[in-house]
Amino acid sequence: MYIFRYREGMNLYLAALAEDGVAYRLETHDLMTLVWLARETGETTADFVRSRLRESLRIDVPAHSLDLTAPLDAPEVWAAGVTYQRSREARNFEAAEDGKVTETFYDKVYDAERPELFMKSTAARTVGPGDFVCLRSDSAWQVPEAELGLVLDRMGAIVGYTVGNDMSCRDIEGQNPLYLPQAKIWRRSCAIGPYVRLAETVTDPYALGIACRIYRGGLKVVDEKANTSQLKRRLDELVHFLKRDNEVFDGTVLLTGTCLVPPNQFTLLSGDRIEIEIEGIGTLANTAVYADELEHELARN
Ligand code: DO4
Ligand code: MG
Repeated sequence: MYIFRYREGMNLYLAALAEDGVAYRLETHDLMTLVWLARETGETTADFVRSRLRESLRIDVPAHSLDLTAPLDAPEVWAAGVTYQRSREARNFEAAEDGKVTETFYDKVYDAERPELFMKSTAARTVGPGDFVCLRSDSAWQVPEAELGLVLDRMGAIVGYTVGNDMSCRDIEGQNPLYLPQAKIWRRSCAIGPYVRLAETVTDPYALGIACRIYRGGLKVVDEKANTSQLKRRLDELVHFLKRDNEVFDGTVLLTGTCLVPPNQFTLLSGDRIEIEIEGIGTLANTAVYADELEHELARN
């Protein structure tokens, strides 16, 4: 069972994509309200939605053909880093001085008890499917990071899973790790969606194929695949550290780190189309534009 949002005219609707592939418009307008309403009845969110589908408006077109938006306004998006061997290798490569890859703090954090967690985005900087993601004008080495996203409630319980893109500047982070916030956070540097698959309907989040494809002028220039089975940490371990002495807000998204990095010579360019697919969770597609061209591009579309 998937929950998503779509725009129709001036309205934004919450909807469910049921097991039979049919989408239904829901009475409730946001995911976290739905989750708490379900809890009041003692049902799981999926059962709560299922038992009300007959009274819900059936949407007679496929969900993917609707004007889909981010599935929720996540008040904060956090991200975990160096949770896969592939990410560890890529970070070591970008931090290498004079091409010499040595042991770094990335190796240490990969094995440490405490994971790397960082603030990735706020609601205003996070976009949904089909929206533009932005490139920084002061970076010459930018990549998308395909990540499984956990949607959390205010107690830190995993309510569902979504697809996330942790846009990153490899040159800025490689220059100095203290530049991490600038390598990670800027206008539209994070995308999530299009669906939240309710946690109770996912059998094994450690067995999901992840793919990242990038198209330039219609040609596929990146095609990478991996699997969440390669994750070094447990999901509840990441959530545990996020919650420690912290306030977690309803609808917070925690990205769980990337297992896919494009080849080292690759950088994103304006106009590139990024597709991130997580098996059983969804496909998130966005086009990249330079932040200083955004207004122009928005006016053209
Ligand atoms: O250490 C910097 C960021 C790592 C990251 O974003 C990832 O591993 O996904
Ligand atoms: Mg990342």
